Amino acid sequence: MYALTENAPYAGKEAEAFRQVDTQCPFCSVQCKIRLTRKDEPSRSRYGAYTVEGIPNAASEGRLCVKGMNAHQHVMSSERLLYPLVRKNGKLERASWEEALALVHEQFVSIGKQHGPDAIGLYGSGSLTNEAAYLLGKFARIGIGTKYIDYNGRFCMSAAASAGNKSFGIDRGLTCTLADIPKASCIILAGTNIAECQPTLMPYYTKAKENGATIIVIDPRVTATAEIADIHLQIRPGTDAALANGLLHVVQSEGLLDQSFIAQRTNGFEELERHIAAVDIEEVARLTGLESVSIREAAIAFAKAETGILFTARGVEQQTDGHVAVRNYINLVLALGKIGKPGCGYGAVTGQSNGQGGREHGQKSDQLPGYRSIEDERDRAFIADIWGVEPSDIPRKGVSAYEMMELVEQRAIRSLFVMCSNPVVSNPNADLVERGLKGLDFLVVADLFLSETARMADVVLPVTAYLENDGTMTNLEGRVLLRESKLTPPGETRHDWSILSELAAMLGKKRFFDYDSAEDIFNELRHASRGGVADYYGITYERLRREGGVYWPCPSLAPKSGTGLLFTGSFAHPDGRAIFLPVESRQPQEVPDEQYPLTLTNGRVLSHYLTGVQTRRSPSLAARSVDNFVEMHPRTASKYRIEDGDRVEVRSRRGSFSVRCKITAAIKEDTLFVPMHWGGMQNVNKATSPELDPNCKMPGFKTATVSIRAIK
Ligand SMILES: Nc1nc2c(c(=O)[nH]1)N[C@H]1C(S)=C(S)[C@@H](COP(=O)(O)OP(=O)(O)OC[C@H]3O[C@@H](n4cnc5c(=O)[nH]c(N)nc54)[C@H](O)[C@@H]3O)O[C@H]1N2
Ligand SMILES: Nc1nc2c(c(=O)[nH]1)N[C@H]1C(S)=C(S)[C@@H](COP(=O)(O)OP(=O)(O)OC[C@H]3O[C@@H](n4cnc5c(=O)[nH]c(N)nc54)[C@H](O)[C@@H]3O)O[C@H]1N2
Ligand code: SF4
Ligand SMILES: [Mo]
Repeated sequence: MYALTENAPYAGKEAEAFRQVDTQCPFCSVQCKIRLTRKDEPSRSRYGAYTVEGIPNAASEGRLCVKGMNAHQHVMSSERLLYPLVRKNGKLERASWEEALALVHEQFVSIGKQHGPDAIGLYGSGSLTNEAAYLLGKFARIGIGTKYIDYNGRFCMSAAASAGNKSFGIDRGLTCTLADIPKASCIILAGTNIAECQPTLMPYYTKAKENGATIIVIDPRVTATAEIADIHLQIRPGTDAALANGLLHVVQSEGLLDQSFIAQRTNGFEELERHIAAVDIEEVARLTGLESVSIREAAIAFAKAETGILFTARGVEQQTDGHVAVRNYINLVLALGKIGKPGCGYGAVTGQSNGQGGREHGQKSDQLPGYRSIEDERDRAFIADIWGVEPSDIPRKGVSAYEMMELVEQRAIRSLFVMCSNPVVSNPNADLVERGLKGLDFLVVADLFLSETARMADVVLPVTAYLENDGTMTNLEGRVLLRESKLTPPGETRHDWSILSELAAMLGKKRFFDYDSAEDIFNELRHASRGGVADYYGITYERLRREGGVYWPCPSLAPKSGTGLLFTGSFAHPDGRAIFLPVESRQPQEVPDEQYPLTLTNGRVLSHYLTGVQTRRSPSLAARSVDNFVEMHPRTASKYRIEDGDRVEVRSRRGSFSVRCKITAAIKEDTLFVPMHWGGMQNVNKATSPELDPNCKMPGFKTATVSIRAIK
């Protein structure tokens, strides 16, 4: 006997028809392949019982983590949005698609007429498929004609992406493949917590260790990842650029630089050489809060290893100097010649399911598909030709995600269309963002659930989830993967791409948005990316089905073509050389003082995902971590007379939030750590800094000074 609720997805006939589906996990950038099978036996669960298995594939090798094991639960939740909602007399009420889209159309037209198309902003996501992300970029420029589009990946990938572009001439998360990891004799993991954030990758690192590799972890906390480290540098938040200078100084003074690689493959070393010679290692130790002997030990271990890979993630990147901090770590990799050969490379560990592809095909404010530039005349002409418009029809560049929120707050942007993001929780300085969104003339949100942002909308559009929606995702290695679905969308949900096509048609642009399937869009994307840096031309759905996945750049349709290990012969700059950049050591963006004596950093826990909208609706995941918390060192806790489990108010110059205290010796004494997965009064972003990195507009999420007090 199935206990079914009629208005829930996967209840009733839909569930009965569901037997088995092969899919990909909707969460992180590994993109583990999953087989979901409905059990025949009776279940007391509303939607039946399922077995979840990993499908062997080149990235996850058949492994799944706890999030993947439970990723079907939120999709089947009775809280899924199954029909459009329109705000009437202040309340969101059920509406037909005709009514909802007619209202969006009418508002976009009238706001456009009154204030110009730039009064309408689009806000996308690295969790959209390549097809939807591509179409959102095209919809902004051609459907609406606005320059204002950006996406949540600004908060995620922008520092590493811009660093890769400047240093190598190309931005692909890993410059090597996952299979290179066990071949490395030394691995540096800087500000990346693989064990909780990409758990199914851990065996690559433990295998490397079994092969004799030295693992160096750079993190202010003793994370589950740091537990496999031979050397753990418990760095003071916001000082990675200084640490990299220290590491460079040691390898230089020990005579461990790879002079022939530097001479043959790079530019700009003379300046860097002078710069690192002048570095004072004791000063680096003071800035970073580390012992100079540990810095020396780590530098020598990495330099002397035959092969080595250095990874960074958001700990290094979500800083106001994230771009240059990454470049300085890349300086180290280049100076040691540890790139372009097996077991070597640099890797920015991408985050969202499509964190890589989402940043390549035109969702960024300054970007056109294939990583083309919206300010480059040849790129504009090329894309105009593909789209069948004049180059002058394509708007110029807009501004970054948080800057869009500032324009929203200043009412320069009057209407926002948010697709696949929860910005009121995930932006820094969340109070400003909430104020801004409240003041909008018209907010549209396309989502699976009534997220904190969707609750504020005038129109909410219900979308299909990963189980129901076809498309490609590009994993952290730059491997394009096809996720297909044979399931009927539940209720009245629609695909993101079909919503955009329909709206474009209503806006009189049907001829530019006439697609029958995600594959149709992908085929246009292939041509639009052809000859660009992120070249997908040679990748077809048919090849993806046959080969399981294809690495970009892939300019050729030949079977098995695609590039796994990059830079074996040359870098992607016109002269084939990589570029060094001398980077100044600096204090963190905010330095503790009497009023705000502690440093707040933040990040993730294993069982929750981003703003928690999905994982909180998965009973098995939600149960593992119910409320938010602040990690605090025992000595700090006793200094402030705070006990484990006490409610604590954490306050910065921007605002405050309150969470329970979790006392742990695994964190530095002067540092606090709070997960980012909760909204409302538990939202860490009420306190984070909106100051942006001038190079890439990444907010300095990871370092803010705060005060704390127990709320008794
Ligand atoms: N479980 C889970 N997995 C996820 C996600 C999730 O929400 N939950 N999100 C996905 C996404 S979108 C992303 S972007 C990735 C993020 O993956 P990560 O970047 O690995 O995750 P974070 O926890 O944000 O930060 C990593 C580490 O940086 C450390 N850190 C903080 N400040 C500094 C610093 O100044 N220097 C250094 N060196 N380290 C510092 C933190 O203590 C933390 O352990 O994870 C992806 N995977
Ligand atoms: N303090 C702090 N803040 C951070 C970070 C941090 O480390 N610290 N990390 C930043 C990073 S790296 C990231 S990536 C951002 C992410 O921040 P957000 O973009 O806010 O991420 P999510 O919580 O995943 O929101 C995605 C929303 O889309 C919905 N959704 C899921 N699938 C689909 C789909 O296919 N289509 C549509 N239309 N909707 C869908 C989900 O239900 C959810 O409401 O947060 C950033 N904010
Ligand atoms: S969350 Fe990441 S590691 Fe876990 S199953 Fe999903 S894709 Fe794999
Ligand atoms: Mo991210």
